[in-house]
Amino acid sequence: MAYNTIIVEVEDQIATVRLNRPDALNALNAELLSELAQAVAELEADARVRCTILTGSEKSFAAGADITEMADLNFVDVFSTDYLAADAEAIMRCRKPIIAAVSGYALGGGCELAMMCDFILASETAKFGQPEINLGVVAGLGGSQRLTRFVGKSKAMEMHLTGRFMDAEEAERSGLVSRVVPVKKLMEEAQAAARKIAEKSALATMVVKEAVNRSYETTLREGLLFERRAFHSLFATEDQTEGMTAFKEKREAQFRDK
Ligand code: CO8
Repeated sequence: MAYNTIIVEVEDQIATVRLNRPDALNALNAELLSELAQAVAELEADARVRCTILTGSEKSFAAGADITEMADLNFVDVFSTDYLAADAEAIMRCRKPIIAAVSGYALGGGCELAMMCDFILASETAKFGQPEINLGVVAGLGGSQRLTRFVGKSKAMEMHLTGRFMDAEEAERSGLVSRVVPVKKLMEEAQAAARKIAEKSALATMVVKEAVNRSYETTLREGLLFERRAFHSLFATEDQTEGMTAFKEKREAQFRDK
């Protein structure tokens, strides 16, 4: 399917979704979020796809929600349409893994979009920030909640209150990103990680997502119980038998998602 604001490619079980509004540093407008939601739903249903990489350009992953579009909206406009949020939630509903490959600016809604993905791989040029305060507003796609959980209150509060950007090195040190790689190697590294994920049992990867995400939403006791039951439940799959048999036979497992 052709889109105006994103480019979607599928190759060897890996989908790449590239945000593509270069004139606006990939600012997120309603059309882009709607197309992204549609693409994610299609990739979720596409049996060829086992992992998705969400990326932008070298200069900008996404410089936030589109300020030009937002400037003329009023409360009723944003409230009645659940502006951007309803579509952004498609990322969170996706059960297949999504890696954010971030180079350049990931600001405001761009930082929030990256944080909705399962993990963030950053290039050395990545800059993260929640500068909504400079516009007289606050984060609206999870920045006040996710950034705080990822990097802690002090750093999150400073970033939200002052609007300062965090560079890639600080983002890695703070736990916001999984790794920092050279800018020219970002997609190669993201693809290598995606290929590794694609080799696994898709049943197990879905359960990993459920279990890790649960840790942000529940108590330790409930989370531990959820994890244990999730572990137990995978013993109902052929992939568990195959994975453990392959280990004993000293060969690569051939998972069949069954
Ligand atoms: N929206 C619209 N256009 C943008 C945006 C944006 N967020 N960011 C950049 N652009 C445009 C610029 O207007 C410019 O366009 P033009 O060439 O037509 O003038 C073009 O992109 C290039 O930008 P700059 O010339 O400014 O490039 P610089 O390299 O000088 O600066 C910056 C790059 C620092 C990224 C700068 O562009 C900037 O500060 N951008 C705004 C960043 C920002 O404030 N982001 C937060 C937006 S608010 C938000 O994300 C809220 C999300 C919550 C939504 C809630 C829904 C429920």
